[in-house]
Amino acid sequence: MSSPHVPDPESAPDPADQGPISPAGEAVAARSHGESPHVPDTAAPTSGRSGLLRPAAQELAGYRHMYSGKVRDLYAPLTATGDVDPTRLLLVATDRISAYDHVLPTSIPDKGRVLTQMSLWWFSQLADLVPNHVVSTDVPHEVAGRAVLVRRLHMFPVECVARGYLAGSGLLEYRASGTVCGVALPPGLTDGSRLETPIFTPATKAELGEHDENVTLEQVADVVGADVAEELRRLTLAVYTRGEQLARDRGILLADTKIELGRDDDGRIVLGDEVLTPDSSRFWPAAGWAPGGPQPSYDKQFVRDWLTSPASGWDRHGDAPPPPLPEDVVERTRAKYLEAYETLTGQRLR
Ligand code: PZK
Repeated sequence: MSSPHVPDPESAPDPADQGPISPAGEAVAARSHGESPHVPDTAAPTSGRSGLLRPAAQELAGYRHMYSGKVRDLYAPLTATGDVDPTRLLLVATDRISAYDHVLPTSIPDKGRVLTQMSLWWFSQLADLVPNHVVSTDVPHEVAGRAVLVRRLHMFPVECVARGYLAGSGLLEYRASGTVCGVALPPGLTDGSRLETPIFTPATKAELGEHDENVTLEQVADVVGADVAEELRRLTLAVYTRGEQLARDRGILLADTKIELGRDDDGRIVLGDEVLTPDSSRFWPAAGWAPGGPQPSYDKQFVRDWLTSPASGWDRHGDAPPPPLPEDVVERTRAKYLEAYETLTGQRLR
């Protein structure tokens, strides 16, 4: 997988994988969650960073398309009078998959449903720790099972990350300074090491297309105030700790996770976005955990292995877009997503 000096380039929370892009697929400033999305859906399709035309997001009657991330789309519902309902958003998970900072030209069937249903399951598991933004799963038939109607929140301009294992940007910062986001760690840790205690490692959105930038708790406090910063830390660690324990009991290591928190109109801090999915967290098979090098990804390893093998003919450091995935790689990857869902929840995907 990754070369040793580059952070694992597509496992969240490090990559700029979820940042909004324009309706046409062109990168657009993420506006760092400080306000609600408002970019109009007017641009024509253009080349994305891969150089491929990315199709405009699906039209949904009764909704206005607002953003597309690499693998998700964001809509606003319209009221009976045709205006945007300012209180709601529709989050749609597509079957798109990214690897090595590219959206692949091949989708993984059921990935959007798996991630949506997994996130919903986690929201209910976490409901005693933090309220969430979910309103309804009654969504247009085109996106059934892979979309959620949510309350629009005032998002904090901070990526709330918790880490229980060292990888990605956390590993890089540790190697350079012995700290991660200003938190001192003991000497002797290596790629994949388990941390004695999980740590809060917040990040802020860098420029568009760039990866998030690790910051200290103090820097978060400068933006949101010390009390709120401490509350974001507490909630992030509570979510991670609950998720990590449950997943570990089921043979899945949750190395880290990124959550997004916002405030509702009553001033309550609410958990938004998707939660504890393989796109927002590093999932590792517990059985394969071996600190000292990059850990295999639970969900994307077949994709990475094929893309970096001679069979793909692709250079991940070059300018060319990635090639289509072979059918067996698609099917084995689909099976991993389904397996993750079923292993964690104990339920079949319906
Ligand atoms: C919000 N995103 C990320 C998600 C994308 C981008 N409840 C909320 N209230 C206000 N804003 C957001 C949310 C949520 N969740 C989430 N950006 C803004 C995102 C899906 C697709 F393109």
